[in-house]
Amino acid sequence: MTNAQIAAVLSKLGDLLEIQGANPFRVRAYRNAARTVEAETTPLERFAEEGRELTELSGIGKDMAQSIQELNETGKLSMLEEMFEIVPRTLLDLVHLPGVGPKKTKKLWEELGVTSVDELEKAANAGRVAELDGFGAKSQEKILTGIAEWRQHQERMPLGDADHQVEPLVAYLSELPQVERLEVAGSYRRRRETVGDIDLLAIATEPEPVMERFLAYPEVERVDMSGTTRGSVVLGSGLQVDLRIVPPESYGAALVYFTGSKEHNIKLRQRALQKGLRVSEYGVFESDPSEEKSAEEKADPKAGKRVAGATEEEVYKALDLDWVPPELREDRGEVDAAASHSLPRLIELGDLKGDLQMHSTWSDGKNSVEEMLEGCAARGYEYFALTDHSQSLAMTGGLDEKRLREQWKEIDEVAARHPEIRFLKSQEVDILADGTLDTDDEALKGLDIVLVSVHSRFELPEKEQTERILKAVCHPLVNILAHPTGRILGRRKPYPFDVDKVLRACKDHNVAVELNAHPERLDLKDTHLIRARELGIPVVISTDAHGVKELGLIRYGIEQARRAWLQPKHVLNTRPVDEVLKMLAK
Ligand code: DGT
Ligand code: CA
Ligand code: CA
Ligand code: ZN
Repeated sequence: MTNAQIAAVLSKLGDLLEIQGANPFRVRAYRNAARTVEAETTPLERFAEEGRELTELSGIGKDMAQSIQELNETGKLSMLEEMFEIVPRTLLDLVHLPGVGPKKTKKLWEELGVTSVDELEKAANAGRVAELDGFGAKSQEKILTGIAEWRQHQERMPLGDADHQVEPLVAYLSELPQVERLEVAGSYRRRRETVGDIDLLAIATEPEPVMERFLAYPEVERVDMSGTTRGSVVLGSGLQVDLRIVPPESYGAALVYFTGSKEHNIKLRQRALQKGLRVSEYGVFESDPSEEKSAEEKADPKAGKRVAGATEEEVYKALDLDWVPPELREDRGEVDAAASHSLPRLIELGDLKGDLQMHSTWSDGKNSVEEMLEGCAARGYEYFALTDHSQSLAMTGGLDEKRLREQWKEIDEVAARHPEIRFLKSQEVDILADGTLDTDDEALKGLDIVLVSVHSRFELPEKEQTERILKAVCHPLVNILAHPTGRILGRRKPYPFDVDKVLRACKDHNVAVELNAHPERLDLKDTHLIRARELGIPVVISTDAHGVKELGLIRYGIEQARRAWLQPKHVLNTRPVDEVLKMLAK
């Protein structure tokens, strides 16, 4: 078990003990131990072979060490299992809802008999929570909002996190010689910003060993289903993964079907019917025009003559359609475009000529100015912009005008040594609460590009927040509005403001909008990008890298841009630097 997994179990134990009303010292002991384990950099599994004792760690006594050992050896903790016989497992979901916590969970359980989030929601909707001592109408409201948010985050994993889970699993399965093809379908292949679960599809010379290896994957926590050609598991991270092994003649049809989206599939099926065809996960079939078939025959997904199925191209072609890139399969007009051969040539990674947001050690980045330059040059960029924070973000080491000018000296020196790439001076200038900018105009005039963004006071009422951002967008020196909605996937909702109004102001004032490629942000999101494209606002795709390593995250931006049907012409940083500067000029 990883240290993080062990820490999670210990902290769960702390919660359960508190719900049971155990001695507070005991509760605290588990919480402290969880924190120690989480922070420990050596895997606890390795302690023994390195001749170390778990009890060396602060807050880990003999009993705790024994529990950890049991976890490492068996993957389970008998004490935890015993506690689950008394305290319902699903009560743990309540503990982290806003305004709940272990003590209130205990109360809700004891006095209302609530054992799950669903039951809590029911009780709150019936007004029973507000009647409890220590709750009240306001906290009941807060709990209901909390439940709604919890559901959203509970069910879907950000794409970037899913990649960390899926890439090693695919590599692990692909090692088997019996695996002829293996691809991930579903929302993951469509590169949706979050995924509900993972849909793997394989062709195998023999399915059994492939399924066996799948179920034996070390990260598997629970097996929900295991047949010869279909298996379903849940990983330790909570991510559900389905594997389907299909015959080669249906692979393309299965890939289309399981890539979805469901709405796209429905469109395909309707089109097939108009052409006297039937499309299913097994292939495209000619339907028998004679209506004298039994209900059983009609239901058979493989009835009729197969006309396509082995490849996706073949399936689309049978429906007189061009092949549709997975990112477009959302029923947003792609089927009609594929029928009229007018699908766009979507932007690709290789189209980008530069990255226009990143940080260095001058503020909160991990690498020096020169290292960032070298990182960009290594990616083959023609230009890049360095955008360290401004002064009001003191915790990031934001630069005031004086330090900004000092930075320019270093930039000029570094740039002189590196003629291979154009170094653009920029800053991520904070939009203050009143809509004014954190850096004075004199200094802004010394920059090649002025990037502005919001980092504080997310809670302003919608009208004020909108006014604030509009004011910044209307500033005559501003060029790019960065991470416009401020969301952090799974953690922070966009701040409330009138997105459309701001987009229209960007159009009027010649301000480009950023697609922040960082997989935690993906801001603007696909639907907003579609709106920006419709309005004719140039989009900038940038990483917001806080180190050279993060420059590669740009691919997430490309993927989301493709979902918004963006072509190279819609994206400013596909253009040569002179054109970029000319287009941004006021
Ligand atoms: P997710 O997992 O919620 O992020 O989204 P998807 O799109 O991966 O959905 P999932 O995993 O439920 O199913 C994978 C694909 O299978 C889905 O995109 C389309 C196909 N599919 C699933 N259920 C249906 C259905 O009822 N009708 C049709 N036409 N296709 C379906
Ligand atoms: Ca899925
Ligand atoms: Ca699925
Ligand atoms: Zn920022």
